[in-house]
Amino acid sequence: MKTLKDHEIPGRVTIFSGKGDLPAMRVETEWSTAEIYQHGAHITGFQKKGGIPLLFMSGASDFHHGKPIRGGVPVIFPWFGGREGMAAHGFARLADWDLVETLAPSDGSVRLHFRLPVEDEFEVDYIVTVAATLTMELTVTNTGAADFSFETCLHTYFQIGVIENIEVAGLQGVRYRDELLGEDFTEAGATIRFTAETDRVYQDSAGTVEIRDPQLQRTILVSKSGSKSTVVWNPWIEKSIRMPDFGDDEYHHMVCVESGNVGEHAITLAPGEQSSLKVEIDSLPL
Ligand code: TA6
Repeated sequence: MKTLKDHEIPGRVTIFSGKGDLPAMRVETEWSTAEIYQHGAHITGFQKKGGIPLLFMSGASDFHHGKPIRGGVPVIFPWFGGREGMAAHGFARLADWDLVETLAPSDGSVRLHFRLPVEDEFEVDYIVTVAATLTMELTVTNTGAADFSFETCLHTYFQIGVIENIEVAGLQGVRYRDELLGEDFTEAGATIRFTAETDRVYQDSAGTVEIRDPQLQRTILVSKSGSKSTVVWNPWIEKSIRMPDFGDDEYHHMVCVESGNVGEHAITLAPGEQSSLKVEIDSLPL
């Protein structure tokens, strides 16, 4: 079995001891840099050279086994949300994933292949590709003899100038469950603006979502395949205060646009079947 260090690629992939002395990978390409922790196969950083980070990280995040990292891209599997007596959002983000392979193809990108260590009858592979954009692909395979059902979501935190000034586009006409009201609505507006805690699960949303940020003078593009659910979340002040691993005023500078298959779009795989969720994030000048 290779050690993490064996996966280093000079000038491309460096293994280092990150926060909380957790093992991490620093990735460098001609266009961008990224940072990924083995804990949760958690991407904690992605930015284009000369640009502002695209991902938000909480300054109060934990970096300990048994605790999720707050910010970046939490990998949510095999359930979304709370479960009585179980870890919220599943166990994948709490596991130390195996680093199967690192590659630096001739196109200048860097590709990291992680696998969730499980004894159960499914396999979870996560391929992170760092280039001018960041691509994440989560593939679940049913290796057992019975059907296997699960939810999954790449719960991405985006860095923004200030929440009151951004708008999210691409969800017009899509129905959503307002998790705070427990009611269903249809998105009427061409854009979503934020004036309070927002926690919405949009279903049948397959298109690209844009985060338009006049303060940082950029539009973040979240495009995806194999995903029917999009979650839009900002905790606002009261929930921020209740979260010990999140600064009271950090809600001003982040928004989550999460791509997955949750609730009615949970996936059931027959034996031998496979399902992939792919998300690409990019940014353009606004
Ligand atoms: O994606 C939105 C959400 O389900 C919110 O309800 C909020 O709980 C958020 O996830 C963060 O959950 P976490 O378990 O990471 O604190």
